[in-house]
Amino acid sequence: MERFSDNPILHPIEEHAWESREVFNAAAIYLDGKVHLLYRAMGNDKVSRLGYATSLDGYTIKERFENPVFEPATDSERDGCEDPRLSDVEGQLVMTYTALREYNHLQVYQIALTTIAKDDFINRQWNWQSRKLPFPGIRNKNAVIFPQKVNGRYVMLHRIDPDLCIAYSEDLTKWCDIMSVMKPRGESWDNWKIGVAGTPIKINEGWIVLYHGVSVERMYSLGIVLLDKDQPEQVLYRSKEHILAPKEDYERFGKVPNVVFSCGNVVFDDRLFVYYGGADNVLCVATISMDEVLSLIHR
Ligand code: BMA
Repeated sequence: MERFSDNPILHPIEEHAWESREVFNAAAIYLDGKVHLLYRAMGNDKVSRLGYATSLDGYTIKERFENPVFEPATDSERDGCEDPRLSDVEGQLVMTYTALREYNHLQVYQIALTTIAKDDFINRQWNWQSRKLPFPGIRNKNAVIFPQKVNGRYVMLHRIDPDLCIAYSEDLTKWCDIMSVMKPRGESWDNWKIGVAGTPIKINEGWIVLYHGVSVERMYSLGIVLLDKDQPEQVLYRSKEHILAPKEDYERFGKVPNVVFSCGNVVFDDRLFVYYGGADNVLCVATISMDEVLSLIHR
């Protein structure tokens, strides 16, 4: 992948208490001629909230809001709303994120989900609908919803450590048919745990999905897979090598060293734009042409 020469594209802002320490893992969606980013932000209180920024060319930030657009509102997410992922599913936007609650320094996290009407989102009317817990009480994170139903059902990818898993739902509330899709690979960059990165992308051959792989040395890298169009639990291709791994200083040094971690990707002008957190500190972007992606999965 090609890193943007002016990375990072977002830094913390010291004067904003809610985003004074870290701004990283962002959901990304291309709507209305621009890239919309919902990024995870932390201040001195160590609570994750979501900030909002846009870009016209995918690289340069055009606007950035002064205040968070999504914050903890329920008991189960009292200590943070982390790692958002956003999908345009048949006209409504579905956001998944990690709800965090701490008990005596024990981190209890689980997947949470909410929706917002597309027009409200575009008009910056932050009318988030009710917040649901798809798997109440289950230790789980890194969920994303496919941008289209498959065989009449919503589909979610999520991570029950250490596997990348799938689940199906008729109504976004009750989830079933939970199964493992991919496991970590021995002797590789993804040998400890794996989970989805951004929203799956539909192409003729199936679903392109970027995923994060963690090695036992705690290095977070990104790989790519192709999932079957009608049975996305079937993996048709999995990259042997990572497509992005920590290399630059802003990926190697920070709150958590050696991390490239993505929650959002968009395709426009025949390029795949991947937004990723560098060392859990800053937000970056790297791109690859769709032709190259296709030649990778045909190899
Ligand atoms: C994951 C998530 C991410 C984070 C990554 C690396 O488990 O918590 O938010 O970027 O670890 O620390």
